[in-house]
Amino acid sequence: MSIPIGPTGGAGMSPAPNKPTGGPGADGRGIEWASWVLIGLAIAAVVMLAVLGAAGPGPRDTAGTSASASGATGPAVGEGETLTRQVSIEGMLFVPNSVEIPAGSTLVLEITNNDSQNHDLQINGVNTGLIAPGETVTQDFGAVTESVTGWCTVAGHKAMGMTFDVTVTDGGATGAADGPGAHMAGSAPAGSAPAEGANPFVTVPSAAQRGAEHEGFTPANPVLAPAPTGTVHEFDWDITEEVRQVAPGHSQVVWLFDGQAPGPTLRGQVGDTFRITLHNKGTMDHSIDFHAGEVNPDKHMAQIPVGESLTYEFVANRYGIWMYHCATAPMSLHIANGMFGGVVIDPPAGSADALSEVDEEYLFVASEMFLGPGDVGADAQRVSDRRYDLTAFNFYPNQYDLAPIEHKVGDTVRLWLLNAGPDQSLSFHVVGDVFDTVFTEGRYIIRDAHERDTGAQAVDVSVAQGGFVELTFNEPGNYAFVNHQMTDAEKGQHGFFTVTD
Ligand SMILES: [Cu+2]
Repeated sequence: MSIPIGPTGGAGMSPAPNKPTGGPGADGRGIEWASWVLIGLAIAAVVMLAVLGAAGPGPRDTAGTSASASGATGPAVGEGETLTRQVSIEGMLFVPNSVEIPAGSTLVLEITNNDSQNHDLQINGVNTGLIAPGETVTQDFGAVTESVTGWCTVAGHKAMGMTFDVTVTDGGATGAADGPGAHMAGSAPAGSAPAEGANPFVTVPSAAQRGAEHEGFTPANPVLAPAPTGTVHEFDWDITEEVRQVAPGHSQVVWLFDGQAPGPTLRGQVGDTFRITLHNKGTMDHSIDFHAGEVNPDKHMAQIPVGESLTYEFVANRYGIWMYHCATAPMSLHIANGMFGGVVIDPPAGSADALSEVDEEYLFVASEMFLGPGDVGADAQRVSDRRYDLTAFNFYPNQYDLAPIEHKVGDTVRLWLLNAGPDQSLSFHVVGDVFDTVFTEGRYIIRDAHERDTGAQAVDVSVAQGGFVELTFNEPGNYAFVNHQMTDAEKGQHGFFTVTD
């Protein structure tokens, strides 16, 4: 089948994942039944609250005698005085993550960062500045007159739950009751359906716009070059945050290894040493995780603070195609912003698994595209909610529709595949052709399958997996290559081989 790119292509722009239909409550009787249960529960809850209110002590009465699990407590202060509390950062969480304060009092927090990466806390526009791992900062946030929620401003951390609630009381003692801050930080997105609605930041380009010539577009070269000679491969990569066009008419900040998304493709032989020195020239922590490396994560995947460098060295013991990516939380956001790439290690020449002769090799790295404000890039909350706008091979939607890959009848090609995600699967298919050889994740699934009168139509590449397919073009024509998860093909994972006599 083919997927026309154009005004009638029917490319669905609705970003919301499918919702289950049917099931309990989907029919009229189910809804009625559920309504009565809800009303019953509500009445029971009101009765219970009334009983508790009459019999038990109110929150005020417990001040100073019991501490909630979530609220910062300590000596009470009055209006106009200074309330000082200790807070620690444990992973992606402020502990505690709330405080109660009499209206008009001054809030001072002594914040200790027990996490392995930098964080800050901003309340009412007052920011602590970055707090390094192990560091304690005392910050005066000024007088607080209204309840307010603060957060860590490091990219993506708010979406992961790094918020801090300041609840104003009407004076008197600081209560220890569970306030608004008692919610489980970081739990909000889990289990909740993504909200409906269009991207609030960007008008997502239509299929027609993506398929038409547009300014500022340069296709990424998909050709995979042979491995360089030598057994030690050394690289110096800057990590930068730069504005790039990521879709027709839309440029935004992307986060890059060596100025590229995907990052540079490394290639070598089994036993080769790779030594990559990264210089963080961005505005936040970054890091790297090479799946081809079998090394101590604590050392090699350490956070690289702004302005600092880290050398990651590994010996490639195993062949195949391996993902690398930034390993700074939230990884979904760092990957969504472009921090991923591939390492290709060839099967040993002369071995049973040695690569066959082909006319050309290509690499397609699949990923989702999250369009966001130009000066921000992907929006952390939309990434967390999996509300991607578009999809791409090599980080630009539909680029090989605009720049088809040309071949002659009879050519055999090897297509290396890597799925960077952050979340969606790839079912790779070439329209009008059949794979004669498929290798994924450490083994040939089929090889020279025409000899057995069979072949493969699609290869599944889950997130962080990779492999290659081989096929021959037998007739002239336009052969589309797609993610056969159709709506993802319609969002941009689509390109063409143009084959001529
Ligand atoms: Cu990063």
